[in-house]
Amino acid sequence: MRSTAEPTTAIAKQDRCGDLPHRPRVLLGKMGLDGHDRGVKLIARVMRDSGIHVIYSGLWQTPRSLAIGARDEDVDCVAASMMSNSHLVLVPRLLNEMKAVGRADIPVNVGGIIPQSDVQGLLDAGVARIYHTGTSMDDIVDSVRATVKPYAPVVSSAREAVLARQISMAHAASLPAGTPVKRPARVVGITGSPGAGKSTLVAAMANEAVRRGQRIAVVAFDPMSPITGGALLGDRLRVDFNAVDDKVFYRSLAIVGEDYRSLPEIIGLIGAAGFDSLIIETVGAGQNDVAIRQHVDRTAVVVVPGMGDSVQMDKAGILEIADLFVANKADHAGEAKLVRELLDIAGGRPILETIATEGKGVVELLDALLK
Ligand code: B12
Repeated sequence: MRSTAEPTTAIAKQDRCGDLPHRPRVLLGKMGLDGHDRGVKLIARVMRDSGIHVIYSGLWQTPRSLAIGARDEDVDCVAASMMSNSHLVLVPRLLNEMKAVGRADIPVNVGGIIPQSDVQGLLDAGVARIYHTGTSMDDIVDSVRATVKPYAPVVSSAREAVLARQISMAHAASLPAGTPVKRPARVVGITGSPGAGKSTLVAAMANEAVRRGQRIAVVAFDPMSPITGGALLGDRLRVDFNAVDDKVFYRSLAIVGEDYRSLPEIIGLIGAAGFDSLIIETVGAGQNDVAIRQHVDRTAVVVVPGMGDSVQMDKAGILEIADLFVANKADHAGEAKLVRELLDIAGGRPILETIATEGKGVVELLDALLK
């Protein structure tokens, strides 16, 4: 392999996007059998530290799963990083899928190993910009900044495209007055400390709902930097959109702390778009992550073995708001002790044991939450 002068990772954290009409949202994705994830993770961090909201969809995406992500996340642009020499096949397919999902207007930027002789063909096919090895970090941030336009309602035959933009506008406190809202029949909250497996559980529940022939919506919150305004929204990558396609409407949003100001409107928009069931995943800050309770019908608190001694169980806060407990990672040491301690404080509230990574207990959890 030839070596390259690699860009430095030591770049200062600085909000470079506070002057734009809204926080830029970019979907950063890799299609096909391309395992070069090091560069794309670096790009994700640089964007985040410059004030951009980055939705990272992970490796091995199909053109369709990337297009669904771009539409439902209502991004300002797609940044496709291609290093596996499959750009001439996959990028035109991505552009076609963007049309098929109703958002051909979202610019698609491509970076990576793109031979000069392929550039014009890709531009002619509809790629907005192409970025080569050695692109500076400033140029990468500018590539996203340049795509941000003020929000206006999206006109599209795809109702997810319309809904996704309405959610963006609600989150930016600019939803047009009179936009129809309706609360879905079932709204559940999933909370718990970081690393408890909330996203994996939500993904497993979404899979199970699709297996049952249902359509389901998910709103996943992640932290927004109080310093730069940037965010890395990475929960989406737990869902295999190559399998569930657009039967799951998944939307990632960044907030500081527990600022759920826009949530009531967003819940209403999702219901009005025809979804009966909505799962809301919290940031999961810890014992004080309790505000979600005011917005949902039922709250599941996810706990894992090794949380600390039994005094933790008696503290006020997150454990009090549970309508049911999920003891996840049930295959880990300490599970029996955890369940015993939960029984002491549960006061009749259900305790479900799950192994999210294996889908165990997920059928029962979905039944318990969405019945
Ligand atoms: C590191 C590396 C690896 C590591 C990957 C580690 C990892 N987890 O990522 C390892 C050793 C595992 C590896 C393996 C392979 N590699 Co390799 N690898 C490289 C190498 C040396 C550097 C890639 C890198 O990380 N660069 C640093 C990052 C920051 O840069 P970047 O990703 O290019 O991104 C920059 C720009 O392109 C641009 N950019 C990129 N994407 C985007 C997107 C947008 C929107 C924007 C604005 C900008 C942008 O901005 C970035 C900053 O400047 C390159 C050679 C090279 N000089 O590029 C070969 C290279 C990519 N590898 C290559 C190959 C062939 C392979 C293997 C198939 C080798 C083999 N036979 O096994 C495997 C495949 C692995 C797999 N599963 O896919 C080839 C690809 C050839 C091609 N596409 O035509 C290259 C080009 C080497 C070569 N032959 O010259 N590789």
